[in-house]
Amino acid sequence: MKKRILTGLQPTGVITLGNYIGAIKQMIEMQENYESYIFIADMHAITVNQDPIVLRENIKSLVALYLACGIDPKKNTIYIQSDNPYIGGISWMLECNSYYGELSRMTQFKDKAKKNANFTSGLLTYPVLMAADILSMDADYVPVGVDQKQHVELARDIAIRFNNKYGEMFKIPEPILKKVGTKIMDLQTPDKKMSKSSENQKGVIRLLDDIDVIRKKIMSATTDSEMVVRFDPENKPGISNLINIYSSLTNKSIEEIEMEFKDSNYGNFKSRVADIVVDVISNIQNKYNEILNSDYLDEILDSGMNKNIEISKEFYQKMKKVIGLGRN
Ligand code: ATP
Ligand code: LTN
Repeated sequence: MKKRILTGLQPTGVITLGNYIGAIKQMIEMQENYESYIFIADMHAITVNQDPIVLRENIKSLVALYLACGIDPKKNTIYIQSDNPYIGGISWMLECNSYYGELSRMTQFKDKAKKNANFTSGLLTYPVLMAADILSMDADYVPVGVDQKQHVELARDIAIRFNNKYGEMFKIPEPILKKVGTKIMDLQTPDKKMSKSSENQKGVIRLLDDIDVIRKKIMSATTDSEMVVRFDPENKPGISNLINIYSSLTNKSIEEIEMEFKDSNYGNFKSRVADIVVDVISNIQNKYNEILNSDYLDEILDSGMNKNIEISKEFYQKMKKVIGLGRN
């Protein structure tokens, strides 16, 4: 039987070309080998302030974008966290089995609390909600970036503690650290990674950017004065980044690309990179628009919701029983 993996995505901001190349392509590979659950962690998003209209829009938009990128709803169960009425209760029962001390020591909490002294208590208890997501879906593995590894380890600690106190209940999940794939850099400051939350929009390509804007961003990417298309990330970070993008989207090797453009100037090279990026992204955008405007999306989310509720409801009831809540 296939092992179960669970991935949670926060619906904040439109994903970038960096996320696509670095993360989504890996998820598309994993969907072949695992029983995969992907959910939109909208309840996590409200640990910090969100505009309700923007948040609501981002949720479906993110699902449509993942589907448009090639996440296959036949191979993944996709759902929205807040569609499950049991998750809050499960999280509470786990909160009462976790400690203020361990939560206040989480790196992400300390970083965020330092930035805003007026933080919510949700920011502190966020990792317990994440433990609830993971444990109540009986996940074997949780693929995460290194910043979330500590939270998965806390979920393991909470699961072990709960099992010891109340008897075997939860599987002990393991984090899988996502492979470090090609890191795509900011087009304007190529010593910095391309990031959703970057201030400077000119250096970041978002999958829902206007196609003409994407082309302009690539044509005005920072380069160097050597005028040779050569891969050398240390001395030529801008050109090397464009080579990486081109290579990731065409599957051509770096050597092949250097050969292909050995007689080209930077203008020609950039224009070819722009062609490929525009081709891939316009394809994604066409599918995105089709999906967003169809009933298909709600069908997928309803079916994901039902499966999510079915599995976690059972945990909810078993947990209540062993803790002594409710009636006989
Ligand atoms: P934020 O700006 O909010 O930190 P981000 O765009 O940096 O967001 P994350 O949400 O931290 O992205 O990461 C989501 C996934 O995308 C992770 O698996 C991460 O490794 C991958 N990823 C993010 N940025 C890049 C990039 N520039 N190149 C390759 N992979 C990336
Ligand atoms: N905290 C994660 C999102 C997330 C998650 C999860 C990931 C919430 N619940 C459960 C894996 C499993 C983030 O901010 N990326």
